[in-house]
Amino acid sequence: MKLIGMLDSPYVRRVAISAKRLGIALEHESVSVFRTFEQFRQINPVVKAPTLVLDDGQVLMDSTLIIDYLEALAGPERTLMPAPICHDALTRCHDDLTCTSPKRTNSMQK
Ligand SMILES: N[C@@H](CCC(=O)N[C@@H](CS)C(=O)NCC(=O)O)C(=O)O
Repeated sequence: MKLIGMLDSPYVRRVAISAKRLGIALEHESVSVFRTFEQFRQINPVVKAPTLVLDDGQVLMDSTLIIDYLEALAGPERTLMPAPICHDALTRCHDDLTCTSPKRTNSMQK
């Protein structure tokens, strides 16, 4: 797989760093959406960095989507995402703070 884009872009960097942390080797090609627009357009007609070219020629773009793809390839044991317990705790906290059901409102008024 080949990562296309300049490493001075935070979006390209976050993909490169995530891939490294996930143990996925990516080739990297420094092609600029500004300075080498035509070369970029040949790879991805939408001209968005980062672009990930898969081994079968498919093209992915958007750093979040690319990282999701890399996460799926790496598997749950290598994930960089927070543990589910953290996610659950944050969700419960959020729900508690935003819950406006009458029951909740009454109990809060006591
Ligand atoms: N939401 C996108 C943002 C990517 C982005 O804005 N990339 C810039 C380079 S840093 C780009 O491709 N600019 C050219 C354009 O939008 O036409 C992501 O996370 O990948």
